[in-house]
Amino acid sequence: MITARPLPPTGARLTRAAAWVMGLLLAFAVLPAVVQPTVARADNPIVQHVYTADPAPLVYNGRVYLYTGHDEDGSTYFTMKDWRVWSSADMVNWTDHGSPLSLATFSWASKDAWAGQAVQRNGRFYWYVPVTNRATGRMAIGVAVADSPTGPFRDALGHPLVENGEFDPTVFIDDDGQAYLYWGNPNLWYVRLNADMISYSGSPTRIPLTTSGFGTRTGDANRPTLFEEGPWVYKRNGLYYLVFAAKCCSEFIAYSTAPGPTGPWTYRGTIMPTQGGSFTNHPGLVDFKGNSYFFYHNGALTGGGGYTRSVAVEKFSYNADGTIPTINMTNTGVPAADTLNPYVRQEAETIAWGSGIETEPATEGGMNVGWIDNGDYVKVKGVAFGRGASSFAARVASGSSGGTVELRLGSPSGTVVGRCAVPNTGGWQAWTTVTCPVTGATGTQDLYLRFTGGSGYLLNVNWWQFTPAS
Ligand code: FUB
Repeated sequence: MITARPLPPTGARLTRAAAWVMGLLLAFAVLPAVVQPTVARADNPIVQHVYTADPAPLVYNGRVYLYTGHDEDGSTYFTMKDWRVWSSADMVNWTDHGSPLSLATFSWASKDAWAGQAVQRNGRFYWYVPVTNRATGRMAIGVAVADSPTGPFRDALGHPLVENGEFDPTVFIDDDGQAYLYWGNPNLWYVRLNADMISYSGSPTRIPLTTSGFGTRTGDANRPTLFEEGPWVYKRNGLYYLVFAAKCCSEFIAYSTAPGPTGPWTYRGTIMPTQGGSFTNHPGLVDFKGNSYFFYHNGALTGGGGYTRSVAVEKFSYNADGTIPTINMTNTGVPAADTLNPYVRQEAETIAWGSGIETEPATEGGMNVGWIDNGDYVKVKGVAFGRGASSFAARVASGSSGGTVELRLGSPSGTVVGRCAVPNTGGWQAWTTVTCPVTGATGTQDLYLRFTGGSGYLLNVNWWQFTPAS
């Protein structure tokens, strides 16, 4: 049976070649100093099927959870309606957890799902986000809560946590348990959060924006310091860091340090220079599996720009004195922090690079990969086959005449180690499991699930798993 298929979202679908062409254009038009890598090495930006912005990473239970905004396709302003969650155990393969938080979560919000941050406390997850309060027309900070890092999130209060017309919240919990909420543009504010994380004590306090604390901006009498927006506060080896988007526009990323969570702050300089085809940038820093990572956004995808941004990540090392080196944007991404086990169930939406695909919520739970045309593929990096695999199973559905899942190693045209035929299953969410034999998959490899078939959409994939050779 052939069933109708809804149209996919437009915009962020791209091929690796298209991404490379875009990178080349950016290299000449916007970034003359940045050498764009070859197609085969590109793994930044880390999500290719939707535009993402304002990264906020959180390390929890052996994974990095990445909370982002979502720029709408074809956007000509910060037209943002929901937030997205992604996670990874290796920093290169990212699982799409969909959108567990949107403007609709906050009955009092009208628009502007802008830059937020989620933190964990006592096994609960608190996501602080700026939105416009419908009643006042001003930007306010809301807080959503969930029992899992991937949600579902619900409005913790039913009204703003705090509102003064400014935005971009970041939350830091000090070693003594005191939590602080910082936010602001054009000012910079903090308030002490109570242990419940959804109320505060005292009044919002303005952090003095001095040039010694936040650098000197020239040409704007109203804003004498470099602080623009997007604060990110954390502590390392007893030193407090406040990383922020500096100067406008275009922004760069700078930072200040202090002996305590409320200052006094000392300006320390640039982390990431103005680069990347987006006039905003936004920092998020974490340590994970022994390395330090810097998340940011740029306009590197096809159709990308200041309102159609994408999150990327770079690995870095702190200098011995705790200062942060200059970090440049790359298309190469970071080395894998771990390998991926193909002998346990892997979600199809765990992706290092997707070409032509989209994702959607699956009726069986989680997300599935869909809108697959002939020649589309999903790359999964660092798959540890070890001594070898004997078979492959995939949970699939098709409302058309189906297609084939080719298992290739090293590249989309690399050695084929298996081919699984997918029939029509009676619908795009009518799931069945197909299996096929595998030969020649040994060692640690980049695996490509390449999809082939006729015209139109072929099939959906929910998850896959290999069986080891005995
Ligand atoms: O994404 C909307 C706004 O752009 C954010 O709140 C700012 O930090 C800037 O990235």
